[in-house]
Amino acid sequence: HPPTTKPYAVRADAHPNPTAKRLLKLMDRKKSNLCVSIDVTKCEDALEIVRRVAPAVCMVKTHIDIMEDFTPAFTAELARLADEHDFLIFEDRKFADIGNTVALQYSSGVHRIAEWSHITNAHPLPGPGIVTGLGKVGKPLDRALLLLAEMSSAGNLAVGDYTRQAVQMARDAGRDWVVGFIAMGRVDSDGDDDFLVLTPGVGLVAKGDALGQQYRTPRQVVYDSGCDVIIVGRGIYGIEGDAAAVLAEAEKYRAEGWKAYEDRLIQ
Ligand code: 5FU
Repeated sequence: HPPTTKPYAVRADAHPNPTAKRLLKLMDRKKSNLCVSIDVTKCEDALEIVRRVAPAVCMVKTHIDIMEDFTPAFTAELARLADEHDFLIFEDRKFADIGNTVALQYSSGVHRIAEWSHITNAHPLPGPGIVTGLGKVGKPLDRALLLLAEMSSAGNLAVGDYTRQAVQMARDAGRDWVVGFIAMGRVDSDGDDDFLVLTPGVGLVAKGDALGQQYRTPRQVVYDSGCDVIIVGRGIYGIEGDAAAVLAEAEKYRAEGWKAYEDRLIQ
């Protein structure tokens, strides 16, 4: 039985990682497989978007290094909102260095990512040391790691053998730490392990941007490709209109993503 045919709540019960378990449970509770990607550079603008979309999301994704006026008060408020509105925080850091360095980048510096981010991600490019290095910091905090097995951008090199070896690296590390992938489809379908697949490059209207981004619809991603979480950025916060329109747009994506999930369960 591939994970795509099982309800999120059932998958939660069997998951060895506390953060993945929490995510799957709250997805079921909020009927949401939507992660909103907040790519704006002012803390107050970011928080305003988060406050708007909070009821509709299972997760909020950050790029903390783009914030121009970062202070620890920003991540503290983000963490407070996550508790209040029942969502997780995913720092899309895409670590890509040797184990010793990524452990420092994850724990230290200005941003102290491990302190507030429930989930982060890494490129498998440097080899398994990156997974072990991040695990030294994240495992004791019950955090979760994703590996980038594929990307959404045109011409990216994460294909074929690279993708297969990313999946193998996750299997070797164990699902108690590496809980899944950034990928465009069910890259784990050659096994019966239940990884989470989180997928960026999702839009209902635009087909792409001027810099190589490629969009598919929530239905293509969740129903056709069997992914678990849709990641949407500009499709939601980039629309014209007032703040209420942002929640309406998020709600549209939530509904589409959830319908696609329910439909695939009864295939
Ligand atoms: F790993 C990836 C990827 O392959 N494609 C992506 O687009 C990550 N992303 C991120 O998802 C990217 O850094 C943005 O933060 C977000 C997509 O934003 P958009 O506005 O929906 O295009």
